[in-house]
Amino acid sequence: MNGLKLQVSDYFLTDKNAVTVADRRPQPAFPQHSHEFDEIVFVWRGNGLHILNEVPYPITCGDLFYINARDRHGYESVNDLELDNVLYRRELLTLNVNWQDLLPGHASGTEARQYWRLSTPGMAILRQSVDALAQECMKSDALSLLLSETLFLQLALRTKRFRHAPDSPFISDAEQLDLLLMALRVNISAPFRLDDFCRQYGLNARTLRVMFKNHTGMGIHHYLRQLRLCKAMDLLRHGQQAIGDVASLCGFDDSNYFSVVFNQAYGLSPRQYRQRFQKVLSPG
Ligand code: RM4
Ligand code: NI
Repeated sequence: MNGLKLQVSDYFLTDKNAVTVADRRPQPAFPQHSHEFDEIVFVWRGNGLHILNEVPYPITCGDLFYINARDRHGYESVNDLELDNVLYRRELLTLNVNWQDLLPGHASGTEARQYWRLSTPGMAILRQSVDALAQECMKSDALSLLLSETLFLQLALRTKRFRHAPDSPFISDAEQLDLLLMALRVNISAPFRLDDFCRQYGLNARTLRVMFKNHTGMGIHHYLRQLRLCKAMDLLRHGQQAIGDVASLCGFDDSNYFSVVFNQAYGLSPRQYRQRFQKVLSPG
């Protein structure tokens, strides 16, 4: 057995502190070791090879893992790797919650170790949570000890909220919405097919439609039409393209249909709209 074992006294402020944060921004290569404490590792950026109980795994930003005292792990081939270790002593936790459930990997010791993923918005929130905890762990009066544990509980709960197992690709509502809005905006001249989009990202079209409506107050196609019409107005005001070209640049494959829709929306045909606007601009 290779015996590097990290000691409580080297990392925790006092032997009463149940929690502390070891900021590793950057994390250099670090030999394999075990600990007298447990740790949660949040990987913020960069990459490296993580060896956990003899199994190598490439880690990168958004990875999260729970290391138990008896695990052996280390880092190799690091490249811009930045992470935070939240170190804790399970036996000193006093709040009456189900820590077992919040800090997985403790039950039997035989279950397969898991890497979790964090969503990008989740990472931003957790990073703040880790920073707040790091501050509090620098103190050891009774109030700070309790507050540290409370912040640790909050962090563990939020982590549970934002983590997901990589093999069950769960994308939060906010991310689904972002993906969809980007897809709608990015290529407005091409037809948009919600079913294809959903297939590409493994999403459910019906759920997405309802969510879009809840968050934006309008339907997807209504929004898409607004985008197309706004683009058309812009081209009609500032461009010289033929009306048929404006139609197809804005994703209408039929120029007559485009004129009908435009007229319905603004009470003018595209041609009238252009004339009106471009006349105002030209002097005399
Ligand atoms: C090291 C490395 C270890 C961690 C200690 C506290 O740099 O990240 O995994 O246990 O810090
Ligand atoms: Ni470690």
